[in-house]
Amino acid sequence: MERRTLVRAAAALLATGLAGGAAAQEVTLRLVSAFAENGIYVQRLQPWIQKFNAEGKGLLQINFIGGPRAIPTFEVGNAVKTGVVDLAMSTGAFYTNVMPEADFLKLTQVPIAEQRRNGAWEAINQVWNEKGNMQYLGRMVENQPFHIYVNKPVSKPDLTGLKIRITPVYRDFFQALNANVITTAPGEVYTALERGVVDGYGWPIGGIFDLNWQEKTKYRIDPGFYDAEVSLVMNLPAYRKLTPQQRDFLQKQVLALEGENTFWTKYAADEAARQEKAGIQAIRFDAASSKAFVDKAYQVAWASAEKQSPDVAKRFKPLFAPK
Ligand code: 173
Repeated sequence: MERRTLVRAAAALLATGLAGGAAAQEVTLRLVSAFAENGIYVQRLQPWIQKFNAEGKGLLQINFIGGPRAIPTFEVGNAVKTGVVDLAMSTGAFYTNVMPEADFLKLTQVPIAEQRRNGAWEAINQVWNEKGNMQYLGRMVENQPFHIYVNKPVSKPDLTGLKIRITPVYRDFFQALNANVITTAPGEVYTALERGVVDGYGWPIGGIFDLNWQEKTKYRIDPGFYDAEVSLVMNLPAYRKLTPQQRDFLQKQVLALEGENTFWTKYAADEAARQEKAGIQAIRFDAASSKAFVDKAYQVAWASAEKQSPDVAKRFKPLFAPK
């Protein structure tokens, strides 16, 4: 080839490349939920996806695949890790099979906005990137303490003789309270209650009506403990493939979602009132026992975290501690 032709060909190639970069293809991300499609978390997610897709035309889109019928609850983490899906809404307790640290996020005692300021979010991402092949995008549930719901009366913080449905969130604490524990996905709780396989279950303050558990629930033990964490996570290679513009857009949308988290404070109060109306009685302890109960919840969980992943637990603990 003549030299001049060669230069012209190279220039043409370069121009095509540049044009291709400037007008990046629209990318569609596949998203699954580890929680039921008719539950409050997906209800909160749906309008967000709609807005995302409206504003992301030509740039970035989300295709909501579905809930646990698409991918079973405890498989969602692996699906994100391996890139079977790009995005998931899940809680860490559902993917401790990917990394035990996933469940540590229930121990945050500062809001996600503060976690972004104080370095917690970066520290989380370092672990999620390395161990989970995931980007931790952001948290869409806060201010939802967990409770113990039971069908047999309890007069003190002791679950001796009770069979309680758990996920990793509650395991160490409920065992420390002498419960017999049985792990199930949320989708199996109703049947387990109905058949008497369990006498109770752990769940946040909100959401028990979504799968009709109020029909099989007599008591809620107060106070609540930890903070239910539900977040958006993304397959790391899929995240890295995004253009800067797509990443900025994604970040903007996630921050907007986090900005709506004040919703959960009122929802907690509304749900507690709704439970009372449905005849669910609150079991309360005196002030000293209540404090000891919550202190024990954190102490047991941090001790377990420090045993499972000492370095990460040590890094997270000061960043998660209340100011
Ligand atoms: O299934 C569960 O009880 C659980 O671990 C959880 C975590 C976060 C929100 C709701 C439930």
